[in-house]
Amino acid sequence: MIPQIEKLLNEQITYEATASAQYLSMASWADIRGYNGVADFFYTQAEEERVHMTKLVKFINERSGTAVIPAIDKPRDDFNSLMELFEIFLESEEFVTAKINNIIYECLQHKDYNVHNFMQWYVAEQLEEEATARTLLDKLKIIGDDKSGHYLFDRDINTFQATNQPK
Ligand code: OFO
Repeated sequence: MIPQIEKLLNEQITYEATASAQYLSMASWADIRGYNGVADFFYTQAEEERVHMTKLVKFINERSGTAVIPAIDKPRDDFNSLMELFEIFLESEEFVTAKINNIIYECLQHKDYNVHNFMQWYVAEQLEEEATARTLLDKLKIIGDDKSGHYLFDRDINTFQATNQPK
């Protein structure tokens, strides 16, 4: 495996692990406050990011690289509102998308079409996750501070979970 690409893939492991831990922390915050729908949504997102991470670990090792399992920082665990959870969700997904796009760019520079092909699954996944994050944030902006709106949002959120299950 081309060393520069291996390095980028290993960095991506860190980003996926960081997102997974952040979403688990957000799920827990929502769970404690009685937002069970939002909690389930982020528990599932946390699992998905973990699968994304493992997929990278296996891929690097299968191509005779060495996957490095990173230490990650403690995720944020104090949030001001439901809206803030979804702002962080969207920011996190946009960040991950930018990193994936950079790997694709570097693959083309190094003519690594194998990794380029592998990364297409992540591109499709990110499109879906960003769209979900934007939709949910837009709904929360409409709801504003309305408590009954928050109740309905929490009740119905899982109809919006991204359908593209990790493989
Ligand atoms: Fe949505 O972050 Fe993984 O790829």
